[in-house]
Amino acid sequence: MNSLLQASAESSPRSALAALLAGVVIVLIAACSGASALATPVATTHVDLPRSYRFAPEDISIQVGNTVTWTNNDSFTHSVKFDGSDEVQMMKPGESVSRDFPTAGLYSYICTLHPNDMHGTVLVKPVADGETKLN
Ligand SMILES: [Cu+2]
Repeated sequence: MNSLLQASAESSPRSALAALLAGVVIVLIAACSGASALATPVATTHVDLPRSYRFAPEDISIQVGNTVTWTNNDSFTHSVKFDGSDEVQMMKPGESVSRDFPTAGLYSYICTLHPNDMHGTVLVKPVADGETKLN
């Protein structure tokens, strides 16, 4: 009886610590794996295409009425094509393309030449009262 009490008194703080550490590890894993999916879009109307094969930043946020410009600073030809649209805007190295966003929503796009590597989103937010437009 006495030894049983001793054993449980000893193991209890250790198991509590082990449970706490396990919890911390789980939280860290969740934070790391979710980081890219939960990344906050960058407030900008300019998307760069640096070397190589990517849109930077991939996820942007703008306001209704803004125009977004993509500039190809890579040494390969790329394009911008939005989901649900047939229009493909091609960009040779050094060229830019633009698109107006008159309606709020989340718009996804790809480069039709490299759809696995190159994709991005434009979050178009309504302009709140008293807020000034970006451009
Ligand atoms: Cu491309």
